[in-house]
Amino acid sequence: MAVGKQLAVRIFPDAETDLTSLENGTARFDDVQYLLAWRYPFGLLDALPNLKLIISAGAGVDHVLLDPDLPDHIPLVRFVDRHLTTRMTSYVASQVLFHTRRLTEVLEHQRNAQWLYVCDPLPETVRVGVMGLGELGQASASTLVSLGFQMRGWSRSPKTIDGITCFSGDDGLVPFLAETDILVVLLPLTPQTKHMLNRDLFSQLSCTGRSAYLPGPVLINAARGGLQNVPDILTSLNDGTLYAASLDVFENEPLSAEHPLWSHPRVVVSPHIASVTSPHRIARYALKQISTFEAGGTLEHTVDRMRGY
Ligand code: NDP
Ligand code: OXD
Repeated sequence: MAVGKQLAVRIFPDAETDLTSLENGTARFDDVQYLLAWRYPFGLLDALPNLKLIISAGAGVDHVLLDPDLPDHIPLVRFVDRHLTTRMTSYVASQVLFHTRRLTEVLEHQRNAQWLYVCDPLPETVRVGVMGLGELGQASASTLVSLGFQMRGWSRSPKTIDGITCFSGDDGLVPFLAETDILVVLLPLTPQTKHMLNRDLFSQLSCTGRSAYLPGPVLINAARGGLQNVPDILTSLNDGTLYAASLDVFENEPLSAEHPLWSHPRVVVSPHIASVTSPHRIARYALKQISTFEAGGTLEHTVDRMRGY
């Protein structure tokens, strides 16, 4: 997500003060009632005694929920937006198509000036499993249905969704993985999901994904780096447990320049850009939430702190 610290907007009662005026001392921390922020520095909330509402500039709120100063009584809303969803569906579709068309191999052949055929599977023979059937997971799965892929999905609570075979909860995980050739991850990072993308999980992915047309299972993580165990991903790629991966997120961002993932021939690394928050959309969204709050209405997309998302 690209709304960095320099673009984060703090909205004040007069709606004119921004981070710059806070930093140069022309505004006071006590004035702040509403905070619109993305990965703000811990300690900030302690300096805002009159805060009434926190609006996350991202869909994921794992960072906010880890803040030791987060007061219990202040509502937290997350960003849900049509453009954010469209960007994510296009990222997911692009990566699924990239790997099913085996473009890592095609590009490698191009670099070597080799005129070599690479067979690709028909979408209807490939099963794509989406972990997380929320705003972004459901929309991405629906787009893949329209591209002809066989869709599977996994969520915490049971669901019935047209065109998607749904699994849920701990009991549903093993059968879901057994029917998944390409794993798309759109889960929130919570204590339950942390580091769940590990070797044990990869080894349960479908074996029918291994054919001359799709040599093995593929991992696409567009959610959070904290969900994945990177050494396990590398081992699994190197011994064929995974054929390829697209990773948009990392536990430590930016990914260090010497990290082996950058140069792995079957890995697509992107700098947390699967779906970028647009400044004008988040500003409009924040103002709408604040107006609702001021009018005593019900906020949208309030985070359930017990669930962690
Ligand atoms: P939602 O809250 O709408 O959906 C979360 C989904 O995950 C739900 O289906 C939920 O199940 C499921 N889930 C949560 N915990 C578990 C669990 N323990 N077991 C099984 N399923 C679980 O989130 P969004 O779709 O809006 O966003 C998903 C994530 O994508 C965000 O949290 C963020 O981290 C990431 N993101 C990344 C971006 C990027 O640029 N890379 C951009 C935007 C978001 P249930 O339906 O039962 O509640
Ligand atoms: C988000 C993100 O959570 O961009 O919105 O990662």
